[in-house]
Order: sequence, then C-alpha cells, then structure tokens
Amino acid sequence: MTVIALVGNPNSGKTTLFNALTGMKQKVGNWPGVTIDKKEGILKGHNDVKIVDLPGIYSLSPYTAEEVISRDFLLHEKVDLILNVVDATNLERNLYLTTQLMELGLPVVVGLNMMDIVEKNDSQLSVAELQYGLDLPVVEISATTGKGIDGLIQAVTTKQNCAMPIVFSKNVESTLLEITERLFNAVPMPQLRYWTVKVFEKDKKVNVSELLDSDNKAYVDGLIKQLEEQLEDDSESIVARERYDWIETLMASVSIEMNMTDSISD
Ligand code: GDP
Ligand code: MG
Ligand code: K
Repeated sequence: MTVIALVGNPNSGKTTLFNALTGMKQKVGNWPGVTIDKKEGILKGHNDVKIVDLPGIYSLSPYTAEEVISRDFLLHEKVDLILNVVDATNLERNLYLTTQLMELGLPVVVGLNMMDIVEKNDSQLSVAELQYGLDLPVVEISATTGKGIDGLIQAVTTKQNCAMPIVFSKNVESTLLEITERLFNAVPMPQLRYWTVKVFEKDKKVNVSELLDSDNKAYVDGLIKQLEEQLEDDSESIVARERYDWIETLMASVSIEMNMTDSISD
C-alpha cells in the first residue's frame, strides 16, 4: 500500500481535495478541530494508494495538538509521498510550511489550490518559476471545481524524487554541517536535515541528549552560541528568517503584476 499524506495550512482546501481524490464524503468547514481525527481514504482508480488527510498546520514546530499529530505522523508513520496543499491566494505564507516539508527526506508534490480565485485576480503567478524555484512538481488545481485533479492524481502516482532542502546562508550552513556530522548514526538518514535544524533551533520537543553525547552537545552548543552572538539573534529566529528570506527571493520571480505586461511591449 502506498501512503500519501495530505499536508497544508488550515483552510488550504485539504478536506475538499481529499473528497475529490477519494470520492468520499467528509465534513468541510472552518470549525476548530474539524480534522483533528486522522481520516483515510482510497485514491480513485488506485486501490493500492491510501490518502491520509492530516490536521492543518502552519509549521513543523508544534505548538498545537494539530501540529503534534501531523508532525508525528510524518516523522514516525509510513509515508511514501507528501501532497502539500498550498493556497495560491496566500502563497508566501503557505510556502513557510513547504520549506519545512522539504527537509523530511520524502517526495513532495505541491497541489497549488484555489487557482480559480487567482485566475480572477489582477496579480498572477508564474507556476513555471514556482516549480523551478522549489524544484518540486507543482500542479495547478481547484479542489472545488475539480480542475487539475486528474493531473494531480497522475503526479502523485508517478515515482517522484525526494525533495531537496532549501539552502540557508553560508555561515548558518557551516554550523548546520557540524551538527549533521554528529547526527549520522542517531537519526534516520532521510530525516537528517530535519533533525539537524531541530537541534540547531534548540527545539524544546527534541531531546538532544538522546541524539548527542555530552561532549558533542557542549561543542555544538558552543557553535550555536557563537553564531547567535554574531547574528545578534536566537537560533530559532535565525532559521525562521532564513526561510522568509528564501521565500521572498522566490516570490520576486513568481509574482507577475498584470500592469507590467503593458510596459514590456515598448
Ligand atoms: P482545510 O481546512 O484545508 O481542510 O480546507 P477545506 O477543504 O475545509 O476548505 C476551506 C474552504 O475553502 C472551504 O470553504 C472550501 O469550500 C474552500 N475551497 C477549497 N478549495 C477551494 C478552491 O480550489 N477554490 C475555491 N474557490 N474555494 C476552495
Ligand atoms: Mg480539513
Ligand atoms: K477548515
């Protein structure tokens, strides 16, 4: 059985897409906790492919019960592919989670949802630039109208490469490398980038003493402290800013202002 995890921000259209992909009826709404239970279905026309509708999340650093459920499922259950549902009308914010999903060592396909709304707007996006920048398959869809769903089914049932994590700035990467070198035997190899970033962030949900012995932990803590002093910021904020900067650069190539096409002609 192939397992596809539907992951995205709250209200990105996961449940609507789940229903379109499985033909199953499921409650759609905005009430908090509406998808707190794990919901599963079989992909239409593919009896060997299971779809799991995970609770909506903004990040993999869990603060809410929903985030804990979704993160634990992605880290500890058998998942073959992440279908990241992205609200195209809220692209910049939604991509924050995408950059984290790219660190799990799994194939990621982006379902770029709400394209029916984008098409009615003045500002448009270059999906080609988005796909190029993310280095992930991006399929334009509208979960409510069903547009693009066949292409999406094709993309998620095709063998895809594992996502490549985004690269941070040089001095952050050199500290991360020191952490990575010390985590090789402590975490599952595909999740190495995820755990490296977690250790760097000093994530309170991660028990570092299970991953590093006390000498290595002291050494790594020293390097992190050095970088924090140099950048005058705490490590968690450093990572967040790296993600925002990367997304901002990507958005500059993805966003197309419609009135710009006028000035190109002269
Ligand atoms: P979830 O929180 O990610 O499960 O999102 P839902 O599936 O509950 O959808 C949130 C809202 O967005 C609902 O009102 C949906 O009808 C609406 N919606 C979902 N997909 C689309 C889409 O492609 N286009 C439009 N216009 N609305 C959508
Ligand atoms: Mg839902
Ligand atoms: K919802």
